[in-house]
Amino acid sequence: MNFNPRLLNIGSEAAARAELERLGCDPAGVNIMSAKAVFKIVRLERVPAKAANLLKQTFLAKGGEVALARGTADLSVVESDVLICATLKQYRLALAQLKLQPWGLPKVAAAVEAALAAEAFPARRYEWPGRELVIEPGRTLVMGILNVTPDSFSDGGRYNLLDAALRHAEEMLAAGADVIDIGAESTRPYGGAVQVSAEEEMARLLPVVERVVAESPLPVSVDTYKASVAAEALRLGAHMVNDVWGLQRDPDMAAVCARFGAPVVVMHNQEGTAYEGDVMAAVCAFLRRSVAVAAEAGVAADKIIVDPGIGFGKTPVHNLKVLNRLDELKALGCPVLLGTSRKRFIGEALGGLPPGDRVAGTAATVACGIMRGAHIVRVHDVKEMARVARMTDAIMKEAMDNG
Ligand code: HH2
Repeated sequence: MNFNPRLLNIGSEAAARAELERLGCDPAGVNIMSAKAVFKIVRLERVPAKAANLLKQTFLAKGGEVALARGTADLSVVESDVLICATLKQYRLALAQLKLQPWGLPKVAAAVEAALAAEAFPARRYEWPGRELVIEPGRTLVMGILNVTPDSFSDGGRYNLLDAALRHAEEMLAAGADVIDIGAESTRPYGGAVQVSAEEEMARLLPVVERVVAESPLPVSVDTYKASVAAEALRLGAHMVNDVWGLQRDPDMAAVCARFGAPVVVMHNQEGTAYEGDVMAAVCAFLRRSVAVAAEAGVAADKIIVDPGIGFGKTPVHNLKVLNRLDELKALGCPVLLGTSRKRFIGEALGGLPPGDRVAGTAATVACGIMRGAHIVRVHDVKEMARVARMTDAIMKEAMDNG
């Protein structure tokens, strides 16, 4: 008799309930134990030392743990990052108590509570006359890339003619795309892109946007960080904005998105690849700023989609790390878009393959990204990646249906 031991991965209370029920637990027991079977670690930054000490005491009293920087206990540091390690049950008990305490603890409790609540699936339904985009559990959306740049790194400028662009949009629809992303300035994540003026970008982009909006049934997103370009494209009927500078490059961009009520993808980006600390902490902090900029300008919270910006201001190792830890973005409570398609880090991981040979590598990143919480994948190879998405969805859905 070896008891057949296994380590289970239980990430939610619903999954815990299912496992307890399979075990034949009494229904009352299921209610009591489900919150004890889910363990979560929450990381907070720069908590004032006094509050951090009380946080530790409170969680310890409930059987949890809080790790702090050395020096917090004797107040020789002013503040500390903290790592809370507890079951959902312990969170509930400790948070209820923290809300009644001094030294800013109710604020700390609210931040932790918001991060835990944000793990819920961010369902969204964007509707326009004749088209819609629905983000729902079990179905990852595919954003097909339509580049109208002469210097685009992977399409090589093949689709910069109006008719060719339209044909490409039709092919992507037939191949399973849910939304078309049209860009006219190569952002070329690894440098070397030719910057174009707003006028030049509009001259390339707008005729294609107008034609695709008129003839394709899919929603159209415009890949631009310039407010004037976005405004003109939206006026011509584009449905969404994809800003690779997360509303933080052009100060008018958020107001344009708000004025048109357009959903907007805010992507993390920075000049250079140097980070003071953890790359994922920086990505999350940047995206929180983007969400705040959007809110201040009047963009509805449910119109924001976040994107970690694979390949932008990141080394190949950063890209792998971000992909591995994509689920940390859940704490923002927004749908997540992932753009790995044919990027250089894939070519490098596979021994130096050129963009056209990165399809299988892209497939691995898409499957992994979906399993780590991506809701939309931005890809060149729509037919192949739609299949990868459907297959990964099927695997994920089985887990959802059966706990
Ligand atoms: N990547 C590129 C361009 N736009 N937008 C979002 N939201 N996320 C991305 O990862 C992203 C993006 C770069 O890829 P590509 O469009 O293929 O190249 P380019 O437009 O530079 O030719």
